[in-house]
Amino acid sequence: MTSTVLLVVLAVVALSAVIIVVRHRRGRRVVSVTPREPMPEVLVSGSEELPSLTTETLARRLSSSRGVFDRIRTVATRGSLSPEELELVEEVLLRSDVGVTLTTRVVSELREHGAPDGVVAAVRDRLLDIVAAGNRDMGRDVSSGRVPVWLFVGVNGVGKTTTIGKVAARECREGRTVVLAAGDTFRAAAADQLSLWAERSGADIVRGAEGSDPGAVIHDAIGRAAAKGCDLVIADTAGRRHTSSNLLDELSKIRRVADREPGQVTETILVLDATTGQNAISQAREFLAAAQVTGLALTKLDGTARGGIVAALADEFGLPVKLVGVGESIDDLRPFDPPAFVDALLGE
Ligand SMILES: Nc1nc2c(ncn2[C@@H]2O[C@H](COP(=O)(O)OP(=O)(O)OP(=O)(O)O)[C@@H](O)[C@H]2O)c(=O)[nH]1
Ligand SMILES: [Mg+2]
Repeated sequence: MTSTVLLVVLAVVALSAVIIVVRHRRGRRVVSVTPREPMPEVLVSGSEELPSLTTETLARRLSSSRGVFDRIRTVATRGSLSPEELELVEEVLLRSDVGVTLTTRVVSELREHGAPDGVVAAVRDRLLDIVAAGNRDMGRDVSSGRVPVWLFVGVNGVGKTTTIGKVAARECREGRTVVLAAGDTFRAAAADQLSLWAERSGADIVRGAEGSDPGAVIHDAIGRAAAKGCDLVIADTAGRRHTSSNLLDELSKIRRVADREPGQVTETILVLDATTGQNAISQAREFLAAAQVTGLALTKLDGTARGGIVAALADEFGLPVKLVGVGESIDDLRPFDPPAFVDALLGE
């Protein structure tokens, strides 16, 4: 009896030992493999030409908006809509983040003109008109002898530094010489992070000490670019200060400094996290006033984004989306494709 128990105990111990060894080996194997980059499952391209987001991939990204829009597909009416149908469209638009102003306008147009081709087509046309407006090219034109400066602004954590890294890589790949300005002097790690992106992208970088004047760092970067005949300065800025009014005052000052000869600010890109929702509107309003924003970078469209906010921003401020971020890696930058975006949003 005792020997049977002993045998069972020994068997259990032996089995546990085998499991531990196997797990350990597996663990070692995993460690020895280079960790996979957190790339989105699609959009990985080996070609030089960056593909724009396809409708299919975007549709997956904008899944939460699609769920909302699915409800207007139940309105089969062609022609004039009943008050209940108009109410449904209103509710759907509001919930999809396109904002009150745009919703009110679309609904009153539907009330007045009806939807001869169906409600989805009417909403699609309206949204497309709005998000396709404006120039989506990054500005490069400067007076003679000046260096174009692209400023990236936005609240902390939205993806400014990452987007700068991706843009720098794209510019360098296209044969331009780029100087990065580490204008986020709020914490030393910010300049370290940008230095890493400079290394990855092949851009030059100018950085200052933690707590130093960001305007001075950007001014130095412009000086270096002018002296070396570089094509472009891309400036990072802090997403936080001790109070937000400090941050916005500082941005106004940075913009003035960057726009002084030999620099010329040709783009001020407001970076927005696409998952933010309506809060992006108030962020945009504040930054627009402080830094004369010229366009938007929409990041984290690889997450569960509610894309209706793009239409709200385009409608309210006339701001074109110039850059789209779909992941954390260097190649995860896409041009904004309005028809694909609206189709994805509506789940078409
Ligand atoms: N999934 C995903 N993550 C992103 C994207 N862009 C940035 N991130 C991640 O978002 C986090 C914040 O990005 P940063 O570039 O440091 O943001 P920031 O605006 O510079 O932040 P502060 O410097 O703190 O103001 C990082 O973990 C990035 O890897 C994107 O398009 N998709
Ligand atoms: Mg940053």
